[in-house]
Amino acid sequence: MTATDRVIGEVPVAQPHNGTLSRDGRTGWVASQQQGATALVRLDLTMWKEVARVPLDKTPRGLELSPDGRRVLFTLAGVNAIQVLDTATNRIATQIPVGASPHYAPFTPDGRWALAVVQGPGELAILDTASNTLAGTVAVGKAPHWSMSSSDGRTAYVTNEGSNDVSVVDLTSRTVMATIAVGNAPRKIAVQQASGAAATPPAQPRAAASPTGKSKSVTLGGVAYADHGTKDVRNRSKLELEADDYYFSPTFLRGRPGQKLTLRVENEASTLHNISIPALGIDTDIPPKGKVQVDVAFPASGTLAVSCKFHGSLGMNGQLLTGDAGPSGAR
Ligand SMILES: [Cu+2]
Repeated sequence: MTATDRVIGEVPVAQPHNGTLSRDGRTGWVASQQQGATALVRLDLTMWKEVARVPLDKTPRGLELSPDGRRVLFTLAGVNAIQVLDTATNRIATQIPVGASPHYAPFTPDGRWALAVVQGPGELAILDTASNTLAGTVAVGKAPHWSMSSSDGRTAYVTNEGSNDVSVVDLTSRTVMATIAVGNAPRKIAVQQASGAAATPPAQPRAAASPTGKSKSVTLGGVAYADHGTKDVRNRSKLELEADDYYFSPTFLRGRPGQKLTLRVENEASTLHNISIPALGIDTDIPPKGKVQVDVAFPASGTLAVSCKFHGSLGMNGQLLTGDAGPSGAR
């Protein structure tokens, strides 16, 4: 029990591999890899006993119960398809072909999609759970091992065991927004779910080590800034601003009340970035290795928030400061 950090029950399962729980915590499914008796095992966690067993002729790998509890998506070693088990009948209803060696296919929180990591080609396969079809693929790193959706279902985090990084995938555009280097051979990843009704911004992956790199990270009003310095621009009409993984440099710009400034923003990275200043109606994408120009105006007083809308949660934020205003927590 996570409230008390105590073991409150046990059920024997031979060679248990991965498991999955129903949202109400009453039902568990475990992949049993015992040689000669490979199976998915259904557990009743109110009575602490095995209540069903689905024998398999191959070894089960990652599995996940759908949010509505009606099916389990799982993989079998040596089978290039995602297995769809109907929990009403405890039988495999269908399978969804994907590339070689799929490992795990968790659902988005709304159950609409499943996010299968496919180790052979290094892909995230997006499955349409309404039609049990492959809806699209996104190339990620080498030998992807695990994936997890943000709580709003818009972003997937994929651990790439073979390339030592985490791919951050935008599920709307089905593109990789960022690749975050981590330690050796990352395997599982958990996403801390955002709490409260307004579940934004998306939760961040715990496996992501120091996403802001070498810069100093400062947090103001709950927002992280990869701080690459403050620049006084009061005597300028133009400024070159650098966008990179994952910061703006300089980060804070100090201007005069109402001052107009043209920002030439250069993206040094091979990642799509963006500059957004909501108060000025600015929301401009900056292509990889590309340049954009945006005209800004400093406020009469105080500060204005600047961010990359894709990577604000990784610290890619800045501010326009008027006069003597210091960087502020107010956004
Ligand atoms: Cu960005």
